[in-house]
Amino acid sequence: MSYASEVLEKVIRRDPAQPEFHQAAQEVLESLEPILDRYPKYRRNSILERLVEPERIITFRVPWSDDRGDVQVNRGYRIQFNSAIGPYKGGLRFHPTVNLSILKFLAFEQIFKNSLTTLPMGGGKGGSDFDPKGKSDGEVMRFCQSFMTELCKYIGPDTDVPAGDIGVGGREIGYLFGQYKRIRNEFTGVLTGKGIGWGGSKIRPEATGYGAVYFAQNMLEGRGDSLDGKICTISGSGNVAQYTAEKLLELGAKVISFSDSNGTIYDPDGIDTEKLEYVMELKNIHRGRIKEYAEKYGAEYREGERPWSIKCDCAFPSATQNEISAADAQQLCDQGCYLVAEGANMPTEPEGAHIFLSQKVLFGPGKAANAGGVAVSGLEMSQNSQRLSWSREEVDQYLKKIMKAIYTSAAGAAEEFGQPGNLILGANIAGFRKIADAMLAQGLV
Ligand code: NDP
Ligand code: 2IT
Repeated sequence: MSYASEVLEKVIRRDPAQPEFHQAAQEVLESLEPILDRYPKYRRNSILERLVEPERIITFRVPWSDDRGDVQVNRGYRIQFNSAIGPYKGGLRFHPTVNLSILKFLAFEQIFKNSLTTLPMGGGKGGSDFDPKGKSDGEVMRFCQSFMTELCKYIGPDTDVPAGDIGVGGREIGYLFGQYKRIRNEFTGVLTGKGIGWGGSKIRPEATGYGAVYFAQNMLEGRGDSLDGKICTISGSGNVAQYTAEKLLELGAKVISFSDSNGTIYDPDGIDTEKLEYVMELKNIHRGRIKEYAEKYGAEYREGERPWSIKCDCAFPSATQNEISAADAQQLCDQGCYLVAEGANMPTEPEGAHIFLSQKVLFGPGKAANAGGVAVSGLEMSQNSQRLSWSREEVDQYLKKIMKAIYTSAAGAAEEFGQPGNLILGANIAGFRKIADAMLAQGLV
């Protein structure tokens, strides 16, 4: 049995009820085999055993009072997974499905993603099973204040710097930041994704979506192709989906779908900038359902479906984990889709990813393709440390440079380890190497 399989077996035995974490760990560990074989130092020093065990997990009670005055109790978490190359860094997710398995998978992915960005950030993730849907602003604020009252003991600008993820956007970051500042009496860069007027970076809201599109551009350039005129499907209709669409439109592509947890809209005429503006207002201000788009513009609404049965050139899964099954992947390939850039974290099931690779689809795995968000978070940290704020153009140039560097290092590692074009393997190896060598240099950590 290989070293990677041995460690994976131990992971599963130790925490049998964490399927999402097993899935993420399996994908990474399997693709590390070539580098583990080449350099025995990693096995000799039990690097994998250390890598799969979080440095620290914090769980806590979050009591808050709803608009009726009734007391509600949710569970809060922060996983501080790996600090080998910088302070823990990663988002907070507020969604009823949040549990240890989901957050460990996300924090584990974040370690390698952050390493790929070229910036000094460790890996972490946190959140709560709180469901912001249908809650008033006041309820969301009271929840955020209670959550931060406990979380503030464990984070700080040089320790652990959370940001947004599903269910956590500008509104929530504002409430969380306000509470941190009140309790600690410090105005610091303890969170990223802050508002522009109070320490936020330009382009941070756009960065994940823009970055996913820049990553797709890099993959296409390798074949002398571009996004101009391409038919693109997008899943989700939140932060990542919206700014993926915005950048695709700017580059001349045609966007024909959005979705949410209730269904998909299909607009064969294309979602133009005016329709996109409507979606942004619908989702970010009215917090409505994507179905309303179909009613307004006479587009097709497919209740309970995802966009993968729609014929396209390029697909941008930007909603959540495991939203592309093997059957979806096969259907995408059969209908001529030849590029998939993962804006979401782990949206493709392992068998689906296998299909994309074997059918030579240009496949950008999440930890590479969606790293633009955390990369600009890293730039927000730099600006906060300098007490300066950079222009839109400066941040965008950095973002483009970083996405290119990620593509180059993932493609380079895939080539070096004998699987050219396999960016899953390439991203995992390139991300791992820096982390593992830092851990070796730091002794028994
Ligand atoms: P948002 O909360 O802004 O939007 C999430 C979108 O995905 C919504 O349209 C939501 O629909 C849909 N969605 C969420 N859960 C499910 C589900 N279980 N089934 C179907 N649809 C679902 O989140 P983001 O756009 O920020 O995040 C989207 C993805 O991108 C996540 O995987 C996240 O981890 C990843 N990501 C985010 C980054 C960021 O900077 N924000 C950075 C890198 C990755 P509904 O409204 O019905 O819930
Ligand atoms: O998954 C992710 O990379 C994020 N949710 C963004 C994390 C961050 O710290 O900006």
